[in-house]
Amino acid sequence: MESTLTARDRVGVQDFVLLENYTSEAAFIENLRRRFGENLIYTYIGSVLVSVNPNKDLEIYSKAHMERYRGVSFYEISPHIYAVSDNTYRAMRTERRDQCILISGESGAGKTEASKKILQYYATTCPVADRMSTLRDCLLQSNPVLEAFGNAKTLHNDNSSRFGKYMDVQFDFRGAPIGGHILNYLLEKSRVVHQNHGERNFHIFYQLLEGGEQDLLSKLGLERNAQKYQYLVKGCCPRVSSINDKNDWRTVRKALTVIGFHEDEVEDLLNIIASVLHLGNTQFGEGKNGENQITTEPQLKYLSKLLGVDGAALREALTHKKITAKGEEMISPLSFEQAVAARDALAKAVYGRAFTWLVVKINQSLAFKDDVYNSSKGSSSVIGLLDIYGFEVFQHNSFEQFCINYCNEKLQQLFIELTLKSEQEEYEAEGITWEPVKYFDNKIICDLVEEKHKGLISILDEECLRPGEPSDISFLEKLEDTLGGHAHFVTHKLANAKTRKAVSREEFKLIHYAGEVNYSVNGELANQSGNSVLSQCFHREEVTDQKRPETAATQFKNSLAKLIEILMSKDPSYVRCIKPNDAKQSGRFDEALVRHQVKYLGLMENLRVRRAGFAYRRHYETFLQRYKSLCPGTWPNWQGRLADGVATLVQHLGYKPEEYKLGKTKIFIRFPKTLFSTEDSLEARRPTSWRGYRERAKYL
Ligand code: AD9
Ligand code: MG
Repeated sequence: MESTLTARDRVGVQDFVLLENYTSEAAFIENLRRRFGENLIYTYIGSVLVSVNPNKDLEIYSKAHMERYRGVSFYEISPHIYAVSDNTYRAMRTERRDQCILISGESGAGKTEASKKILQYYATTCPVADRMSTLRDCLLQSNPVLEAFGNAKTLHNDNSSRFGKYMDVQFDFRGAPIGGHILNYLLEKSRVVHQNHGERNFHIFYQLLEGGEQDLLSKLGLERNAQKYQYLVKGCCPRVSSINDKNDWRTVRKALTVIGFHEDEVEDLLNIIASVLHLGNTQFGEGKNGENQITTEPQLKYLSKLLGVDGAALREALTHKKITAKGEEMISPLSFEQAVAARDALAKAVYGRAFTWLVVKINQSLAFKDDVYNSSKGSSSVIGLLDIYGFEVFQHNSFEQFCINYCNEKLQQLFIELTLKSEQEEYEAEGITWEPVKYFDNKIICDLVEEKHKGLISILDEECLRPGEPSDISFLEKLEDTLGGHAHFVTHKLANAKTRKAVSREEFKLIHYAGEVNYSVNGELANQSGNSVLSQCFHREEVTDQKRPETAATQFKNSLAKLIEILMSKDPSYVRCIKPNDAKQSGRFDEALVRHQVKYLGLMENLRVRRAGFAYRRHYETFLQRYKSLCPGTWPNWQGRLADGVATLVQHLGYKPEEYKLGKTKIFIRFPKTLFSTEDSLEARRPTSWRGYRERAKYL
């Protein structure tokens, strides 16, 4: 039977627009499944790349592969992340417009891997500007460093990004990279002090303990055994089979040097990492007079040495709080629980600041240096890469999951707006009429979160800043008052008898575009407001830079709004990542799981929009170049207007009027089979040694 199967039957189509039954979700998934079975993890929807995580190394990322994609059009070669990288690069160069590549998908779907492959492609294939060879290394080496400090093993992904990252790569007029800049978004700091079962703290802690030289560990007062540290044992998972902490340590140490960190800077950084571990082991107990005091003196000593702060001040800060009443400052002791909370808050803040500092340093080394490179800034263009934490649902979801999922909601909205908009604009520009497609617009959920005065974040702000005794429960009640009745918001009280069990009394449920998530309100207000220990340890103006401090949620909302603005100012390309199973296994394609992602990513709508009028479109020149040999009138060269040449060609090929339309610069072909038959005619004439033959077999 095998021999009668065409290549198309076996490996599916490389662009979903070529599916005969393009409205069928089953056909869509079957196409993905077949290709996945053949290790063909990439498929297009027009120019959008769909990528299915193989969870194993494929031999498709070599330098030779990169070369194959240079300067080649999408449809000439099998789909690849390199094709997207190359097309984006060429668009930047030929159109002189800033570009961005938006990579989305849920946790563990392959976003970070995709972004690294894109960066490697540029680092390998782009020309190198004079005196800029170190930039390439800095760009590449920023990844292991940021991953060590910002990634961790979660239940969804052994190398899960716990911060959002947007990276600009700046190119000069010759297309050589000359600079870079990273914007980081909300690090999941709660992980520093607590991990869910089966999860770990940030990689760097384990790397340091496993790989750090004995001298170094002694200096930091650390033991090699991760089990000794309270902040590392919460998830009961110090080792992960897919991770080699010792090797990773070496990589990170080298990378820090390449990026240009001085030895004393590395020392400072490691002092902070070690002090977080000592903070975690700092215990409190009752003193002689019943007061709460620190019972672990060695930790205190190390902390004071490593952080360079006075021991007595630190002791005071960890066991007392300063309150200002009637203009007078008063010191009052903290209860045991308050002291533990203050200690954890300090650990999170210290780690968070170290991370921010790290990004600042990396940015300094990536910065475009005018004096070194003699080129005018005006002639450079930028490609932005967005790799942000994916949508995720845990058993317990807190404020950080709320931010992560809200961020994904915003990006989905951007995708919907831009893909639909650009499609519509293309038809308009070409003078072609088309039928609009219905789709689910998740703006309603974004509004629910961010609308002024009545959105969730506004309500959180109000509760935090209101005088009196705001509590988690009063916050929940306020949410119920304002948002009750909204189709995407549910609480225990608002739920009906059937669904009530699914939401506890201390949670609210949001029905996101990608699924339902229960968020706990426990401790939410405490997390949002300024912390007394922090303001004692840091300068007050650093903690609250305005009279009316912004809550963490508002800060995040504002930074997201800025990000969207940046993305909107560039021409976007999309990579939509899909996770084939929840077990991080290779070769397993869980249809139900994939179907769910195809649904919420809006891929069927994306395809329908792409097909609403015409499945395929080509610039006249490209079309003529490829098929001119099929028509004596256009062979070997057409001399007249390109549009007339294409008209002559398609008449000769017998295209019926309903099968195609001629726009201003492009031919639009309605059905895939029209293009197939033309490709088949071409195939019949080509010698089998033709360079693209094997690629094309996959394509058809
Ligand atoms: V999260 O939202 O940061 O938790 P990502 O970034 O979407 O998530 P990531 O890129 O980290 O997921 O991929 C998860 C794992 O899948 C990687 O560590 C690899 O082991 C595996 N993976 C992903 N893409 C590829 C690939 N193209 N080839 C081989 C891959 N393995
Ligand atoms: Mg990631």
